[in-house]
Amino acid sequence: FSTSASLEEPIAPAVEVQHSKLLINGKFVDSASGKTFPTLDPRNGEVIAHVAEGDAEDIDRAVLAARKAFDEGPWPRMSAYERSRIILKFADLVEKHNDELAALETWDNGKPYEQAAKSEVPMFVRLFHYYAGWADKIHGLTVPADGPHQVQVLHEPIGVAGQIIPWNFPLLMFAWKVGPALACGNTIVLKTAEQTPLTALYVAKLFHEAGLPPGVLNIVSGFGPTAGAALASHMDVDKLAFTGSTETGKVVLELAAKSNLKPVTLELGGKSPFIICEDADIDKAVELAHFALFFNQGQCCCAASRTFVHERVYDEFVEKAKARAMKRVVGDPYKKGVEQGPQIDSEQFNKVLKYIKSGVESNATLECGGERFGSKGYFIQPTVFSNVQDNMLIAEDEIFGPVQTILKFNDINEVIQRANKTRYGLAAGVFTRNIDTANTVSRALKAGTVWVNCFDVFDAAIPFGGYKMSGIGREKGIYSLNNYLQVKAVVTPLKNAAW
Ligand code: TXE
Repeated sequence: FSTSASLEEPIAPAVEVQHSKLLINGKFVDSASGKTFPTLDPRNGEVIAHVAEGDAEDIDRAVLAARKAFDEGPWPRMSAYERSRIILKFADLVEKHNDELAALETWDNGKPYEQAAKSEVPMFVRLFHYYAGWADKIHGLTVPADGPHQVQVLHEPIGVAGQIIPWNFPLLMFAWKVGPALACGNTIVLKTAEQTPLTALYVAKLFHEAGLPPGVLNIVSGFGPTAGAALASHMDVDKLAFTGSTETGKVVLELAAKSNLKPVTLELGGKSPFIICEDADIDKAVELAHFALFFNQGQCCCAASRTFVHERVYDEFVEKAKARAMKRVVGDPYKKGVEQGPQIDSEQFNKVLKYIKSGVESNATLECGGERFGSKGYFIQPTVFSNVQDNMLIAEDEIFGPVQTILKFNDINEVIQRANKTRYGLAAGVFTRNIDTANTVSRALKAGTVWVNCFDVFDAAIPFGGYKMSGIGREKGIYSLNNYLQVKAVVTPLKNAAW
């Protein structure tokens, strides 16, 4: 594997942690218990900062602030255009802080700075521009009901939204959740992942500078079973949005049901198939399949973690996929040219190594990698397995790390069935020159997104979400707005029906 040793010096600006308290009602405050927890640098496990640790009492305070801001504050009442202007102003402020914000994201998460600076922060800005555009275009309908009635269908904000996000894309998950909720006029209590609390606090400060009224966006850092569970089961939260593991998704759905039956959207795990047909340009397919799996250290819910390759091109593909993985540049994510940083924490690091061991034990062929990279932090060598069978654990479970598993197929109908034989259904890909194959496969796959001759194409307007145990509902695009709106029918008799 390549190391970053010979690469240039760090390219990111120096950055400091400015905000580490909870943000409630527009103010940074300590947690009620006074407790803090450390957030760690995944490059070396060192403490970056001690962050206020919110729990049930802080969630109560934050929900109270959000409730008041919703019931009495200006946000749901101001003109939609004014709301749109504040969101736009915020996005422009973030754009000005692009590099500093990217540097902070890299520090807390370990992802390559170049990726954060050139892709994620710009995508964050784009998402808020998109949702600012929606704010003044959300409206209801009139419907032609039978009888002499006038029927108006109003689209109202749903109220206080509880949002729980993961650590793999802290900024983008913030944008996917906060963007539509605010565009629709709601107020929010957002719980960040305990591994990555920093960038949400940074951008939330900028939102207030842009004119967001206090109480509209409250951020509580803290752990899942305490702060997260308190939010999911809160009686005064009107809607819950969650991204994370399928296991925890089930927990929060149950908490929501057992409390006030708040509606829940879930974006959960995946085991996405990527089907490489025999007519594919192999070099391009290798590069795309590599990106589709290894991007973000393999920590993507939609990672192409089952690469199905046609038997006629299988050997060539495996050889080239291995060569590509061995060239992958792993190292300090702040350095130029680095493609892969560390995994997020020791728990994920150990989980990935455990799956690699299971792959070896089940007799898949370890083509390269398989070990930790270096001796510090949570780096893992880019790993490729060939001769993977459908029933191996590495082909069934979400590994969430830099481990490519390559399976062989010989018939398109067979591979469709195998690709669908999973509890997940988040995303899928197909690589072919044949339009009929592309159409057949994309219609047959049970997945919320099918990428044809591309992968990981994200856009603010494209809906994203899962079939089966990959989730409930869709985020981004027009579909995301429905998650944050109530529908009210207003029925009025018409006096002069003859007219
Ligand atoms: O997830 P959790 P973890 C998958 C991936 C990964 C695995 C475990 O396979 O290896 O999940 O990761 C909060 N009530 N994904 O443990 O627990 C938690 O604090 C309420 C896929 O990090 O689901 C965090 O904010 N909330 C994924 C969020 O849930 C609770 C992204 C996610 O954590 C809670 C991340 C509880 N009882 C992991 N317990 C994706 N879909 O992109 C935890 N949380």
